[in-house]
Amino acid sequence: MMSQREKSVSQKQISKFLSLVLRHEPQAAGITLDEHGWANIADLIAGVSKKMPIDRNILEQIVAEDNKQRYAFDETKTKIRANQGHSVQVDVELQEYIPPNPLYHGTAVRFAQAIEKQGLLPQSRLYVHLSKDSETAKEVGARHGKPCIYEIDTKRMVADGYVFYLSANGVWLTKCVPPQYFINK
Ligand code: HQG
Repeated sequence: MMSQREKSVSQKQISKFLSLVLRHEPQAAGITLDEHGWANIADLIAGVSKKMPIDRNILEQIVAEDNKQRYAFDETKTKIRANQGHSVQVDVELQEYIPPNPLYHGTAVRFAQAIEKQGLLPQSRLYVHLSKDSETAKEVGARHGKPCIYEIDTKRMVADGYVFYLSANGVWLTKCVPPQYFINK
């Protein structure tokens, strides 16, 4: 019998690999994504199971228990996709919304100089990721090093024509944030 801890560690590893496959490198599981980012579940399970223990039940459990609700099934439950975070060019049919003001972006102190000059750029992803609370932003920033948080004047961005999207799992996305929209910088 696997202990709860062993079970959750390996589920975490499978989940990380799913993120890689569904956001960045579908070829790592020998699959393709359609234009809306969907992967066929049978193909995904067949591909991933060459590297890790996965079946339909494990996949359903990972999707249900994911702490950030990273994945979604389609209505027929034959397809799965990541809700956001992609670097591959897919259209996950993001909903456009007027965002709360302000929004926050967490990053690492070592990126601050470049960010204050160039603004926030999506780098390898399709969008800049923003959150509505500074705590979440701090956690996101801490993934990269000593965290530093930017507060963004979304009201002025909207007035200037910038478009914002809210992913199915609650992440705010926009193409870029020029430095003039940082508050208190
Ligand atoms: C930084 C996680 C230099 C940017 C999180 C960030 C998030 C610049 C890094 C999601 C820059 C890119 C995304 C510039 C931006 N010069 N650095 N001009 N503009 N940067 O991982 O936002 O767990 O691609 O600040 O929760 O950290 O994967 O983006 O530090 O929602 O589901 O370049 O990933 O979700 O890093 O994280 P990332 P992110 P998951």
